[in-house]
Amino acid sequence: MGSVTNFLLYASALLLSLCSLSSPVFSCANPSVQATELSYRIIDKKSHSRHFYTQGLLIHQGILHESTGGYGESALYKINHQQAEIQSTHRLSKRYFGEGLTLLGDKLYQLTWREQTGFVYDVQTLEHRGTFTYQGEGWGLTNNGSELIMSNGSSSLIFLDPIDFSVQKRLQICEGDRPVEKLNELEWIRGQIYANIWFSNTVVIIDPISGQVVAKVDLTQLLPSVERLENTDVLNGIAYDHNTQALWVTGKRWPWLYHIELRDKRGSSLIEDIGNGLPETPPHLKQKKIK
Ligand SMILES: [Ca+2]
Repeated sequence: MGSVTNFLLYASALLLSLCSLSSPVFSCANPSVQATELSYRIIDKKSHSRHFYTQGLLIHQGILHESTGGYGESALYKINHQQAEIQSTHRLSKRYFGEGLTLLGDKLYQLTWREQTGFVYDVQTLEHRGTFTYQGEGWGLTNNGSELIMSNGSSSLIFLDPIDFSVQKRLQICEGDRPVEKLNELEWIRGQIYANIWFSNTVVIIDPISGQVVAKVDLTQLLPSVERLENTDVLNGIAYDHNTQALWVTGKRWPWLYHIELRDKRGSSLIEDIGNGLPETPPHLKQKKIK
């Protein structure tokens, strides 16, 4: 009997250890939430370089900051998009593929795709201020004023401490009861997270507490088919101008940067509607001291 009991205990322990090694099982926090389908209208458009393989996009003090990908062509740009004029450029080494970009405090943070390496820059000068590492791929990046929030192609967003880059939490993103895979470029807008879904022209709006998609918009028609060349790629790039409350989007090797307004079924401007009553956290106002 003793040996049988020992065997059962051993088998139970083995099963438990195997379970703990397997992928974590996620569940959707509030599957009854239905995502609202939004419409949009184009307010304005500005030139965007067809050479830029856009991976990260933000606006700070009226200037577009763009991270581009591709081995040998990755860079970080500051662009006066109103004048279509590049103000400054920081090129990445050929072994890095630039990805998501965000501004927290006076530092820009840039991810790389498969190199598990991130870079920190002075937002004014683009001078390199530091390097950090993370596990897995790097896709999109934004922040909530105190934590970096990154995507990696999965259905989870990872919250990182901006000082030691430790993982603070992983948030499962769901639409109803279905995980939303391939979350890509991100933007924190008035207390919510906007995310591109890779290889689609859809942007979803996520409640950062529950992880539920509360709204989504299909931007397939944004770039006319006659303007799509052989190397024109998918929508990727969301930037919110906190000063003008303008939402700008573009895509990889798109010729235009579009200022769009999202509207609900009643025709009301989404940013005004959803913004009311929610904590607004402009990343440049709430910040930790970073050396
Ligand atoms: Ca962005």
